[in-house]
Amino acid sequence: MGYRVVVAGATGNVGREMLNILAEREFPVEEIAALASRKSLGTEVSFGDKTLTTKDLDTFDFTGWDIALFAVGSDATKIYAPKAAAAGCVVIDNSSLYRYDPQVPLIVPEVNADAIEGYKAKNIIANPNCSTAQMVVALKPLHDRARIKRVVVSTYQSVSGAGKAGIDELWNQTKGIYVPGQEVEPSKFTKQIAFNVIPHIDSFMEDGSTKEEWKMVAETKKILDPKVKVTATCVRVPVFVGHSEAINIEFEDFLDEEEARDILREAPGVLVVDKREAGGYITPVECVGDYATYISRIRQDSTLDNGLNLWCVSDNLRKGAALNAVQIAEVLGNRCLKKG
Ligand code: 11C
Repeated sequence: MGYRVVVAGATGNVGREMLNILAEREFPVEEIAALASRKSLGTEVSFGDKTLTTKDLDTFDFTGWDIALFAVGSDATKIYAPKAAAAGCVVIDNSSLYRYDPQVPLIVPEVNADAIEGYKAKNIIANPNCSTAQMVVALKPLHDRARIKRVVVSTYQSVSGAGKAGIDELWNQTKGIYVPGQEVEPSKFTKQIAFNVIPHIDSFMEDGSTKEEWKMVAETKKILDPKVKVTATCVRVPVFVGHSEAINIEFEDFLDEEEARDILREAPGVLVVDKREAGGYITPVECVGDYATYISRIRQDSTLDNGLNLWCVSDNLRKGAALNAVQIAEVLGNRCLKKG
């Protein structure tokens, strides 16, 4: 016996990956429904070797469905997630709408799977921002060993984090640079993204940080430990898929780089690629389509008593979004909604 599963936002980058990953990981599906907004209605999407025709999210009756993976953005989530939850279907939401709600668990299974029981308050579980998810996977095993006091992170985030429009803008602008008359003005991004980097993701906050930077702080505290201090600078780079992060960590206790490497090698969800030679590290193009959070460049920070630096790369559409959502569904199925 399996679950009756809904994917809402099935025609988007993340929704398609949710369907791929449910099929790849052989999630026990009894029946699946792919939902889309009215403008994408009838679009066909793949689920393993099957083809699904999308149904209308607006009129869908969630009664009798077990789990709904939502990848529709905060505005649509606000309308449809409570409707699904009230019908008894547990929502796993990829938007930021519920992440900071104390009655909604924010889960990265490698880090805080036990918090999942909290879903019962609203029948909703939140999936974190992509840049947070990969970072906490890397931090958790190190925190367990040496207690993290402070994290300084700089991100190098791919354009797919901004959806299909972000991917299209990088592609067309790059081509346009070489073809006179076909130049593409910035539209999705605030400045030229081709052959450039932009230190601005999401809206500006009063203190001068951006919402993306704030999310990394607030979400790390909720998922990992409220005592961990985080300061972030989030930067958009001309990469299609895969977010990278340079992470500086200050610990309460001393942690030797060799021990950190051994701990990370054993950690769930992590793959260490750290040869101190040309090419002995991971770059975003190499992580596309993978599940792992890759760690490279692990080294002592000699400016701190107890400090380490590392480089962290993951597929933002997978661990940063769809994979994490499916992993949450797996934990939910195994621990809370047992079938058969
Ligand atoms: C980006 N991290 O790269 C964002 C995308 O809060 O789920 C995901 C935004 C979110 O632009």
